[in-house]
Amino acid sequence: MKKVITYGTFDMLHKGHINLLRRAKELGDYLVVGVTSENYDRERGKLNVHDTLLKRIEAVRDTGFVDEIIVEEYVGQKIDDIQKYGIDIFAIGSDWTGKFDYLKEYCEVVYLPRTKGISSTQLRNEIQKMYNVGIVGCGRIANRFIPESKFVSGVNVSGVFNPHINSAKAFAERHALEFATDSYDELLSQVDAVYIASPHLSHYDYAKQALNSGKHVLCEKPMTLDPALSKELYRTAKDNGLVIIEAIKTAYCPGFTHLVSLVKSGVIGTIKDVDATFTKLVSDSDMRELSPDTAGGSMTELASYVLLPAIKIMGTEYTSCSFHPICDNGIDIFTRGLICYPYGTASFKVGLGVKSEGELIISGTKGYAYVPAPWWKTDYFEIRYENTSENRKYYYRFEGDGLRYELEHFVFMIDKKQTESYMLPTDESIAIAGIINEFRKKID
Ligand code: C2G
Repeated sequence: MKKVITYGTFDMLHKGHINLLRRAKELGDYLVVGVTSENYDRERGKLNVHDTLLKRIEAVRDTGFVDEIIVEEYVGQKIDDIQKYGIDIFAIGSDWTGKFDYLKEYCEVVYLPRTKGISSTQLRNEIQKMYNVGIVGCGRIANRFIPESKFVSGVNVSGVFNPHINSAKAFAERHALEFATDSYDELLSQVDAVYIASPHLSHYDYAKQALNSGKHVLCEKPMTLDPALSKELYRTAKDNGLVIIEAIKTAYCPGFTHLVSLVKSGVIGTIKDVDATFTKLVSDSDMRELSPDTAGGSMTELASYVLLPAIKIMGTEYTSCSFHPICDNGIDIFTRGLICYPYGTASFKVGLGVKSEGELIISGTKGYAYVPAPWWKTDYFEIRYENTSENRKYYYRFEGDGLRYELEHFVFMIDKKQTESYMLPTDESIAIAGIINEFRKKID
């Protein structure tokens, strides 16, 4: 019996896929199809798959050409499958010509003609609603956001608002946006959603006005510096069926989300401590980050990152917080903090004027997770034990600047009409604002 194998995402199954599966089946007597898992597709940079794995499997099965379906979960699996299932022929569309020649060591490799004029991308674009997004602010993060947005389907960054019209115009020109304005009302009248990337203290007003105008909001961190204000924004959004999420990029990236689920599932026992450090030296004293007038300082600038694993893993119900800041010119250039819980602790260091090792360590009763710097762009971590032979290493993709992940989640929530994020729930975002607020009250 001649066994054939082929692989694919098979998203929104179409004529091209059906032709491919028919031709693959005709090559032998038994056809095995590997359908990519959601994680694997994310890892290989396919962020916009429309159908769930189950739906894709059912669609492949319903073609009637397939004898066995397996799930493709990791790079290198093809070699394992070919040997495991005793495969004679590996078949794939001609868009991959040459790419799988390395499999010739294990079986025959056949590139089948690709059906012209049809693709999942085209079908996704046809059904994907396009959201016009307006940017508020023209700073460094706003500049990084635009190239990232190109990787997310359903998003068109159409315009920019800045109270200084010349900055807005220069930004729009640099990024070939449709319009620039110094009127926030005008921006809101032309878009479906805003990305707020203005200085911290302006976030709340811009977000509130956007929500009151029926627009979704992706707001840079810290969304606000006061938990009551964050709570109010989330409430307003929910009452109006709108999405607002805080853009702490780490919360939405695949490596970090897997790390959190893994440690919470008990692989390092009961978690007793989370320790995170993030320092970023800023030397130009004119920078917003170093000015007390714009709520600068290490905590307001960087605490959203280090508090994220603390709150996600240890929870929002802490009993007390203490802070040990080193201040200079009215801001904390470094702060060490301790958050106490009934059964554990979380500690952190943040610094704009002091440099340290940016690592994250999650300690449990059976072992610990170690994430080296820069842990906030999680692409690698280790689970370590007393018996080092049990240690395991995990690798992930972290594409570009990583802003595409939060944007992808934002669009997903708008599409699915979800007002509560499962990746950064409102109570976690509010708790982070609460700790930053406690710090600000204490050092005042
Ligand atoms: N295909 C085709 N004609 C089209 C579109 C796709 O013949 N018009 C083929 C592709 O060449 C591939 C299969 O259909 O052989 C599945 O395509 P996708 O769902 O796009 O999956 P892909 O990303 O190509 O997965 O491990 C995964 C594989 O390496 C490839």
